[in-house]
Amino acid sequence: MIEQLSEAERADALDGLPEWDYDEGRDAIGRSFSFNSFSEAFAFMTQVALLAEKADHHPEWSNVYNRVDIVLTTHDAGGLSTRDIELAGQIDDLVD
Ligand code: HBI
Repeated sequence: MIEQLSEAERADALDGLPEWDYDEGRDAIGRSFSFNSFSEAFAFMTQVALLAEKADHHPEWSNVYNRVDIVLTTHDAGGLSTRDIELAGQIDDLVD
């Protein structure tokens, strides 16, 4: 059973994810991405999809043309878990 991060664990984890916004209401993190074209946005989504499948941990996301909005939280834990932190870091590695 995946555990929800404690406040201290969460604070520590978010220090390493400065690009991500914390949603207190959902205990989730979000980041928006903007690309030069739809094709680049979709290529990014394809890479994230493969990471998600490999991690068995899936984003809540939307795409409008060249923009991709991603929210990460762990439904089974009722909030942020290490899986969200790990996937966010892998997503950052794709773009940063
Ligand atoms: N992705 N974000 C997220 N949260 C989950 O709880 C989750 C998931 N992907 C797969 C998954 N859970 C299932 O593998 C487990 O519920 C068995």
